[in-house]
This record gives sequence, structure tokens and C-alpha cells, in this order.
Amino acid sequence: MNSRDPTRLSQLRAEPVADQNIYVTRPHLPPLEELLPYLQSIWERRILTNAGPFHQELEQRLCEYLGVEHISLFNNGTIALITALQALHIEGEVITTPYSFVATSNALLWNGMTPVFADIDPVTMNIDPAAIEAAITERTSAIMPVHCYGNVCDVDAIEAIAQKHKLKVIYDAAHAFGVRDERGSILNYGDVSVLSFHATKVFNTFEGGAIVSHTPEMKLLIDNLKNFGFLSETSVVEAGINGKMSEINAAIGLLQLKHLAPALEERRAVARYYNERLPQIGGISVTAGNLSPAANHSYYPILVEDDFKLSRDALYEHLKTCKIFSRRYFYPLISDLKKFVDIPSSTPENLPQAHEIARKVLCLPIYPGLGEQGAQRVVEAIASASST
Ligand code: T4K
Repeated sequence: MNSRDPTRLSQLRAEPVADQNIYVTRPHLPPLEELLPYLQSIWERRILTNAGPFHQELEQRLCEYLGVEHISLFNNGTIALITALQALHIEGEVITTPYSFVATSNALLWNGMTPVFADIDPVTMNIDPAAIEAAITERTSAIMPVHCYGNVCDVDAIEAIAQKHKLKVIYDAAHAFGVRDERGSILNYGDVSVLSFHATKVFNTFEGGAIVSHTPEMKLLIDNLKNFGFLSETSVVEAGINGKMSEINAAIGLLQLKHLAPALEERRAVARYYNERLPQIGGISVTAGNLSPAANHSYYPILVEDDFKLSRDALYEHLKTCKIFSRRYFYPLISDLKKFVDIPSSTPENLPQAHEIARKVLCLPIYPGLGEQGAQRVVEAIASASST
């Protein structure tokens, strides 16, 4: 490798992690002193929420940064998902992936919809278009895929199915901040896309989220829905919710955007460090998304194969003894959780690939500031497990 490569981990800011706990992620924060002028403005204006100036500025900046037309900020990604489904007036069955965070399917239950689980592609770990097609009934009204770990779904195939069967498409893009393909932002696919700005995400506002939409009318409807359904001071036409982002969260978002480029570079460098070393450990598979130049490296999933010395769960426990707290995102599958297990599509026979991946997956620590020392500790801990 070129020793002057700017994405080499050893050349980036590394923080000491000698004997400290290493978690799956650690939130990126801007310098505290840079927040003070924003707080001063808020104190002077006394506009604390309800689409204030920082809120408006963040919407505009995010549209520019992400390359999208319309964005509506929310107080978190879950309320944004719930509102997106409401805005599209979906009812009945929605085909979705069991391989996600529970918020994806919870949003369907909150709207009185029935999730129908379709299996995933074992390479992208995203919903398999062939399985979507097979799951369509006359009650199907929408597809809700997830760009899992920021891996891009098979958007063309999903679009073709949606057009053929007149279905809406709501992308859960909670992991996909900033991901682009050859046509631009992947947030432009589908009817709407939903982002999360939770503390654990690539771009965080502590708590936060957003809906990306494609027409002024849809943005207006979404903005009304997140503000209790108010159309005007005296008119409420929908059963809306309070999904508004406060001025403090918006201010943090503006600051985070300023410091995002080096933070993304540090994630890329950690991924590159892992990508070069982990394949040398027998029984560990680096998943395809980690190798993609389009990745935002929001997560670093590996598969612990059956020929690894330890089971996935034993490796997970072994790492804990080394003070490394990896996570089994996404095990158990949503379809195995109490609220969902009795749904007909939840049977393991219907979801063999999702079960196989959920059994083997382990998400390793990746965040700005992990540094070479931290990444090295993770690799060495896995290597030591393979040789014990
Ligand atoms: N759709 C998808 C596909 C999602 O993945 C998510 C959320 C959503 C929708 C919903 O979006 P939001 O409503 O959350 O905006 C975490 C997050 O809470 C959740 O946002 C995320 N997905 C999910 C994948 O992961 P937990 O329960 O695993 O988080 P927690 O608290 O155990 O944090 C993980 C590690 O991060 C900790 O061990 C330490 C570190 N951490 C965490 C927090 C919160 C910190 O260092 N500081 C912190 O403030 O769910």
C-alpha cells in the first residue's frame, strides 16, 4: 500500500484505547466550544422549536450535502418511519425485511399494517426482489426495504416490481446517510426515504431523523403530519404526531456537517485496516459491503463461518473478555420477536438466508477515533480466538 495514502489509519487522529472498553460505536462530536455561539443565538432568539431558523438551515444544508430535493427533519427515525407510512396512506400488507432493527417493522404495527417478511440476498443482506414478488397478494400496498448497513438495495428490480403491481416504496435508509450510486443519492429512489440521526449513526444530532421526499406537496403533507396535522392555526385535517426536531438538535446537526468529512475518512480507514487483515483469519468472512467504494462504513459486519474455531456467540463472548463489545446486528430476526413470530411469513422455511446470516453475523467496532491501536486490538482478539 502507498505509504503516503491519506486514508491510512496510522496517519489519522488516533485516540488512546490501550486498556479501555471498545464499543461497537462511539458518537462523533464536534468541538464543544463551537456549540456555544449556536446556543447563544438560541438564547437570544428564544425560538426553541417548531421549524426555527437552525431547523430551516439544516434542512437546506442537508438537501445540498445529500443531493436531494426535499427533506423534513424529525425528532428520531422511528417517528419519521411512522409518519412516512401515514403520508402515503398505506394500508393492509407491507412487504419488508426481517433482517433489520425492530423499528422498521414496529412502524408498520403503529399504523395498523401487517408486515409480510421476505427473505434477503445473502451478499447484500437486503431484501431479495424475487422473494418480494413471491410475497405479493391482493392486500399488498407497499414495499419497505432497508439499505442494511448502508448497502444499496436492488433499487431497479424493486422499482420494476412496484410499478408492475402499483405498490408504494418506502426505503428505510437509517444506515444510508450520504450513500450514492452512479445516478446520485440513493435517497432519491422510492416514494420516500427515511434517515436516522441517532447518536450511533454516521451523522448524528443526538436523536433525530428525516424523511426525503420528491415533491413540494409531499414535503408539505409530511411537515403538517409531524406538527400534529395542523394545516393552519384553526385546521387539523390528519391525526398527526409531534415529530419535530428542536433547535438544539438542529444546531448540533449544522456543526456535525462541518466536521463530517474527516469523520467519514476515519471510518473508511478503519474499514480498510480490517479489510486488509481479517480475510487472513480462517473462518472469518468480510462481507461485500465493507469492500464497496460507495460504503459509508456505518457498520462493519463480518460472518463467523462454521469452520472458525469458535461459534459466533462464543467469539462475541470472547471479545467481551478482551473489553471489546461487538454487536450481533441483526440477531434475532424481527420475525423471531414475540410481536411478529406468529405472522405466517415469519416461518424459518420462508426466510432461510436471513436465518443463516443472523446466525453468523457480528458487527465489529467502527467509528472515528477508534484509531489503529483500537482496530489492531480488535483484529488481534479475533486472531487469538482462532488460535486458542
Ligand atoms: N431503522 C433502522 C434500520 C435502524 O437501524 C434504526 C435504528 C431505526 C430505523 C430507528 O431510528 P431511530 O429511531 O433510532 O432514530 C441502536 C440505536 O439506538 C438505534 O438507533 C439503531 N437503529 C440500532 C441499530 O442501534 P442499540 O440498542 O443497539 O443501541 P445502544 O444504546 O446499545 O448503543 C450501541 C453502542 O453505542 C453502545 O454499546 C455504546 C455506544 N453509544 C450509544 C449511545 C446511545 C455511545 O457511546 N453513546 C450513546 O449515546 O440500538
